[in-house]
Amino acid sequence: MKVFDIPGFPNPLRIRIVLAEKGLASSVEFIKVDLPAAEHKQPAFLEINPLGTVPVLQLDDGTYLSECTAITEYLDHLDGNPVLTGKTAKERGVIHMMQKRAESELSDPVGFYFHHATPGLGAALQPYKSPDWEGRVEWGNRQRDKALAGMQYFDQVLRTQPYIAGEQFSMADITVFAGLIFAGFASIQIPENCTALAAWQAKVQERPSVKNPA
Ligand code: GTS
Repeated sequence: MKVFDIPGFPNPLRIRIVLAEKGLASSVEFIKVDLPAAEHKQPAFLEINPLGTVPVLQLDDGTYLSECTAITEYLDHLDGNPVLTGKTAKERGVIHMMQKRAESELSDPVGFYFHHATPGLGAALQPYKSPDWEGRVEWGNRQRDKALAGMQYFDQVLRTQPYIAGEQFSMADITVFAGLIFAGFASIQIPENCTALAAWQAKVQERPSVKNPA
C-alpha cells in the first residue's frame, strides 16, 4: 500500500497514528505531496483525489481511498478486529457520531480559520483555499470561535468518560487529538478552564502510536 501525504500535518497524522495502532507502519510506502507548493491542486494529484486533499491511501489493487474516516475504516478492518471504529452496532454508532462532531466542531473550523483569517500555508496555495472575498477574515474569525466552543464541548464530554466516544480509545480520539494539534499550529490555545480536555490530551500523547506514529 502507498500513502500520499506530508509528514507533520494534522490529517496525515491521523492516518499515521492509525497505522501505528494497527501495526501496519511497515506495510506502507509514503509518497510526499508538497502542500505549500499546491501540488495537491494540480491535475496529476486531482486524478487520484478530485477533492485535492491528503492523505490518500492507494491499495495494492490500485484503488485510491481518500477521507481519513474511510481510510481508517479500511485499515481497521484488515485484521478483522476493528478496535478503532467499533465492533458492536452501538459502538459503531457512537464512534461515528463523535467522529463527525470532532470534525464539524473542531478540526473543520480550525482549518477554515487558518486558511481564511491567516496567510495559511502561503502564497502558492492561498488562491486555491481562499481567493479574496470581502468578509473572509471576519468569517474565519467566527470559525475560530466555533473551534473554541468545540473545545468546551469536548471538555464537558471528557468530564464523564475517559475517551471521546466512551470507555475505549477510538477514531474519534485520533480526530480530536489531530484537531488540537492543528489548533496549536494556528495559535488557537485550549482555554484554561478545559482541564479535562488538557488531561485527556496529555494521556493520549503518551500512547505509543502517538509518540511514534508511522
Ligand atoms: N476530510 C478530509 C480527510 O478526512 O481526509 C480532510 C483532509 C484535509 O483537509 N487534508 C489537508 C489538506 O489536504 C491536510 S492538513 O490539513 O492536515 O494539513 N489540505 C490542503 C487543502 O488544500 O485542502
